[in-house]
Amino acid sequence: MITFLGLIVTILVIVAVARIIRILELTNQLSPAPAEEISQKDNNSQGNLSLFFLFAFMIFIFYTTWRYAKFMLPVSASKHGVEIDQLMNVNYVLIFVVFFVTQIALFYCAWRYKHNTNRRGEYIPENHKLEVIWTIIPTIVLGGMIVYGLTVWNNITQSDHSKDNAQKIELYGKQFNWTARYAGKDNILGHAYFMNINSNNPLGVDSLDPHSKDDVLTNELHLKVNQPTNFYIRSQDVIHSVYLPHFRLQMNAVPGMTTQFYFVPTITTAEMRKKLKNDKFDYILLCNKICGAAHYTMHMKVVVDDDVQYSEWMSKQKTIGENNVASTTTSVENVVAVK
Ligand SMILES: [Cu+2]
Repeated sequence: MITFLGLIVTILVIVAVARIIRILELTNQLSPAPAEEISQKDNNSQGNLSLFFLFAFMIFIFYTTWRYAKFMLPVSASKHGVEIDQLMNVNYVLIFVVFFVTQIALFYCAWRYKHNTNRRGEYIPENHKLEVIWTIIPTIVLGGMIVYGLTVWNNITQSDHSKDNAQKIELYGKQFNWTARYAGKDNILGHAYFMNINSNNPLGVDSLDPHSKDDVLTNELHLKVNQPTNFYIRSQDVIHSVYLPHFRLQMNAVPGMTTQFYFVPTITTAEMRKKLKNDKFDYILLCNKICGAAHYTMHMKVVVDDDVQYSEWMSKQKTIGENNVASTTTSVENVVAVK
């Protein structure tokens, strides 16, 4: 009720302010102020303030860039990430060049061409040449950026991954955690069906499917360095998003469908810790789609191992067969048979 009253008061205040502004405008029109000559002194000080603002602004830009550079991501830990970083850097350079040229020109001109009683302004109603230049150049530059961006994205998502026998890992999101499922020795993920979902079987894996016997469920994502990996991404409830910032990787998890992302991790956790001189550094998988009240808690630790570490870790994990999830499983065939 109080919120509702607050809303009404706010709306009334906005309406009142708008009416007052309108009345002031009308009274101004009724009694036009005598054309008052602004003093040269005022013009000078406004012009100088523009120049001062330009310097202060530039110092602020350089300071914040330097001060917060540490929050930038470290080098990409995946093969395709290098391409993404290149794309990003090209964009940064372009944006910075345009930014500096336009901002310096803006405030410099405000200072250089401040009002001067001894100078007449020139009246230029239109200039076709100028308009053509400032339409065509941005069109070419922006068009180039779009083509470059699309090419990079296509390279990343559409190359032929079937040849290199990528390791298959399912990433399953639900409010509010992630589960990883490794395809096991046969590198085939067993079939999963939502009717099978229960507390023992959070992904609804069909344990009657022979391919699911050797699948492994984990709450921590271990990747083998330089091993091509294909994520199969699913969601149980709402749209989530698999986001691995250090690998420059993001793909939505959409209920009712499987999305994919192929990539190759190139830097182990130990190597990255050395690079960053930070013994506590860990890669992380975050949900990057606001998916509910506890969205911010939805993440999973990611570890990139070398071959030995990976085999050691994997040997400690239990397969679905060993965990005996079968007790409550409904296979798709059975469901169809019941009908
Ligand atoms: Cu989420």
